Amino acid sequence: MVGRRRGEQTVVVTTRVRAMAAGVVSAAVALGVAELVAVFTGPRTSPLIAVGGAVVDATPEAVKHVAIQLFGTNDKVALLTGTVLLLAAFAAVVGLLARRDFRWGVAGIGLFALLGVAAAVTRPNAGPLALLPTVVGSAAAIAVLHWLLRAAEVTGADPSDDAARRRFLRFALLGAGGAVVAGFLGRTLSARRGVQEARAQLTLPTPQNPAPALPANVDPPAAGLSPYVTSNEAFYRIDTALVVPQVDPDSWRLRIHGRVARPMELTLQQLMARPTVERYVTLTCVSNEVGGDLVGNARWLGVRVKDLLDEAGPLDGADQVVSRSADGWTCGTPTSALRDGRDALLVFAMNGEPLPVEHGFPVRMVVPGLYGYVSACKWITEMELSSFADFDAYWVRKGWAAQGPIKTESRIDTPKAFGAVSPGDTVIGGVAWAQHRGVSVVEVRVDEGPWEPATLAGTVGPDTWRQWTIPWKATPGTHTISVRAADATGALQPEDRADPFPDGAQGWHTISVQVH
Ligand SMILES: Nc1nc2c(c(=O)[nH]1)N[C@H]1C(S)=C(S)[C@@H](COP(=O)(O)O)O[C@H]1N2
Ligand SMILES: [Mo]
Repeated sequence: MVGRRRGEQTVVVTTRVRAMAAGVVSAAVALGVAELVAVFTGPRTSPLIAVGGAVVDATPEAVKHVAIQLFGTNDKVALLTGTVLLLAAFAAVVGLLARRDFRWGVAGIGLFALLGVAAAVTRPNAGPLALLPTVVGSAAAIAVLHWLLRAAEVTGADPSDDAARRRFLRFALLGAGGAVVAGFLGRTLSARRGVQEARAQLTLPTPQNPAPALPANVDPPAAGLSPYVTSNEAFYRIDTALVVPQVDPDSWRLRIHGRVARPMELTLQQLMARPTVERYVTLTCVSNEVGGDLVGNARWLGVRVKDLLDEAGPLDGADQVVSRSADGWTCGTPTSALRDGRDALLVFAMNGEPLPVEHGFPVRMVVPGLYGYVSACKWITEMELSSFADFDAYWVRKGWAAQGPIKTESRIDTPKAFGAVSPGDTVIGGVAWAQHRGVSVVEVRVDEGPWEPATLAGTVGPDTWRQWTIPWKATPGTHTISVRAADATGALQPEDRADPFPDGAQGWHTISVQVH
C-alpha cells in the first residue's frame, strides 16, 4: 500500500515536471517562431525586443542607475536575460495549469500574447503588422503545448517508465531544438536584411570646407595615452536601442517642421548635395563618471544645422529643437546653440567612412559643447521646432537636466589606476576636455606635492579634447596622482565630486599606483 502510494506520488511529480518543461519549451517556440516572422515585420516587432524596449523606457531612473552599476554596458544583455528567465518561470506555471485543463494553457499563452502585442504595437513607428510575430508565435506555442502534454500523459503505460520518459524527452528536445533554430535563423536573416550593404555602397561627397590639418604635436609619445582621434571601432556607444535601427538610406527623409515658417523635407542625396563641412568634435556622455571612458573624438562630415534652420525659419518662441530618431528616441537642443555659429552639424560620415550603423547611420547630429543626450541624435529623422516649456525629451522626462553643457573634465590614462609602475623616469598622461570653451591649463599633483603644469599637446580648436603629459621620476611605494584642468575662460575644474545625475559628473580624477 505504502509502495503504491509512493508510486503514484512519483507519477504525479514526473508529469508535473513534464508539464512545466512542456510550458517552457512552448514559450521558447513562441519566441523562436516570432523571431522568424520578425524577419519580415522588422526586428523591433519581435515580442522579446518590444517588451524589453517598453521596459527600458518605463524603468525609473533609480532602478536604471542600479542596473548600470551592476551590469555596466552589459545592461541590455542583463535585461534580455532577466526577461527570458521571468518568461520561463511564467511558462512553467502555464504548463502546470494546462495539464489540469488545457483552457488554462490557452489563457496563459493568450496573456503572454496580449503583453507582446501591446508592447509591439505601441513602440514608436510601429506599423499594423507589428502584432504578427507575437500572434503567430503564440499560436505555435499553443499547438506545441498541446502536443507535448499529450506526449507526457498519453503513453498507455506507466508514465514513469523508461520508454515514456525517453519519448517525452525526445519530443521536448525536438521542440526546444526547433525553437533555437527558428530564433537563430530569424536573427541571422534579420541581420542580413540590415543596411550594411547600402552603407558600403554610399558615396560620400568630398568636404568643401575640410577639417583643419592635425598639428604635428598631437599624439605625444606616451604608452597608454588615448589617441587624439578615436577610431570608429574604439568609439564608445550609448543609446537606448535594444536592436540597432536599420535605416534604409534610400527611403530616409529628414523632416524639419513644427514652429517654422517653411517646413522642409530632405532626402539623403539632397542633404549630401548641400555645402559640406568637416570638423573634429569630441562627444561626451552625461553619464560619464569622473575618469570614465564615455568620451571620444572623431572627424565628422556633414552640413550645418544653422543653414537648414535659417531656411526653415524658426518662429518666435521656438527655443528648443526636438530631434527624433527612427526608433522614437528624442533629444532637445537649444535653438540658440544650433544657430550661434558653432559647428553644429548633421553628419553622414565619421573618420572618413559613412556613419557606422551603431553610431547613427545614415545621419546623426553633432553639436560641440553639449552632452550627447541633448544633442547627438543618431538615426535622426525629424527636427521639430518646439519650446522647452512645451516638450520634455526622453531623458528630461526621467529627471535629467533639460540643458546639458559639457563640464570641464580631465582624465589620467597612464599609468593605469591601481597599476604597477617601474621606478625611475616615466610619463603621466591623459586627456582633458571643455568642449567649445577649450582647455587652457592642465595641472598634476603627486601625493601631497605641489600642482605642476602638464604639457598640453596640440589641438585643432576648442571643440575637441587635448592630450597632456608630464614627466615623473617614480620612487618605490604607493603614490596618489591627481589631475585638474581649467577651461579657456580660466575657470578651474571644481574639486568636489558630483554624480553624473542630473547634469554631468564633476571632480578631480585621482588614481593610486604601486611603484616597485
Ligand atoms: N537615437 C538615439 N540617439 C542617441 C542616443 C539614443 O539613445 N538614441 N543616445 C545619446 C547619448 S546619451 C549619447 S552620449 C550619444 C552617444 O553617441 P555614440 O553612441 O555614437 O557614442 O548618442 C546620443 N544619441
Ligand atoms: Mo549620453
